[in-house]
Amino acid sequence: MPINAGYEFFDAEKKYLEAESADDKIFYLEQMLKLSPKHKSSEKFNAELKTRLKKLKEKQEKSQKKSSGKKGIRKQGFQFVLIGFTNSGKSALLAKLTNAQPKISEYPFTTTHPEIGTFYHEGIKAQIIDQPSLNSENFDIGLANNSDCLIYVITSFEEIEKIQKQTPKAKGKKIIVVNKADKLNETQKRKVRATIKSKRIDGFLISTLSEENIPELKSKLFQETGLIRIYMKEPGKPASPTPMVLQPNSTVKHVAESILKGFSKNVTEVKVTGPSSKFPNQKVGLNHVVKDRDVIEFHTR
Ligand SMILES: Nc1nc2c(ncn2[C@@H]2O[C@H](COP(=O)(O)OP(=O)(O)OP(=O)(O)O)[C@@H](O)[C@H]2O)c(=O)[nH]1
Ligand SMILES: [Mg+2]
Repeated sequence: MPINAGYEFFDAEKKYLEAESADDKIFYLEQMLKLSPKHKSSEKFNAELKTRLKKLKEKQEKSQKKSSGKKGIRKQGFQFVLIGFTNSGKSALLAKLTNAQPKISEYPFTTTHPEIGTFYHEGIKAQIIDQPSLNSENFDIGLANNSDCLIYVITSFEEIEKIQKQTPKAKGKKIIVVNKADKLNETQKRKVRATIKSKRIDGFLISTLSEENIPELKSKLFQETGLIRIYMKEPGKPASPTPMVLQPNSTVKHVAESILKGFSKNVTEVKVTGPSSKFPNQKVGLNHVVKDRDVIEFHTR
């Protein structure tokens, strides 16, 4: 363990040690590498981290090759599920938003089993699942019903009602993406955008090919997760650039305890600057509810 590493390093290390999936392990190991001090005495340590990362990535590649085609999905954190009719571009969208490499083709019913991808965005992550299309024998209604948010991938507005009719028990939120914008001319695009606005459809016109509105969709997905990014600050130093990620409605105590179990007992003063504070450096108690992008400074005994 390197000397002079900050809170964030230890937070990433803790999450790395607790991580169950290879994806998560790789994600936190990369964060550890970013956050570990770059001075002479930690060179050996950093080299070890890099070797570990390389091995993990190789192992993951091998297991991805072996496991593609197998069933069984464990819900991890916030889960989005892609839904739509064949050829609407679900798999192409999964490939755009995550590290997954699903089969994409112009033939109908290309996807024959659910495919998982991990969506990383500005320090947070969520699961995105690509499903075989509706009307395919492998379509899994359970996945649609249990997701936190369904992403309808459509190419015409009539599909919305059809999807709703086929998924009456889906409780999660719904986002609608009208795909293949690149096939439309400006007049057609304007019409689609006008319909989205007038029908108050929660979504966008996108294209996985030209990447139109893909960045906007990523921000929207991040907002839907409700996850909160907190930036730690040590007294007298600038805030850390890497956030700590917490569940919606977390308090200062949750932040303290996720740094180190029992840490909140040592806290003598907390200062918050950001969306949850009335003014910069507001002193708050452990029960203060934090908001996304807060900067928090702990004083300890
Ligand atoms: N022009 C255009 N083609 C697209 C776009 N997105 C996907 N496609 C094409 O549409 C076809 C179907 O894409 P897939 O991603 O396989 O569609 P899917 O919804 O996963 O289809 P199934 O697995 O059969 O349910 C492929 O030929 C893609 O290259 C897009 O934004 N623009
Ligand atoms: Mg597919």
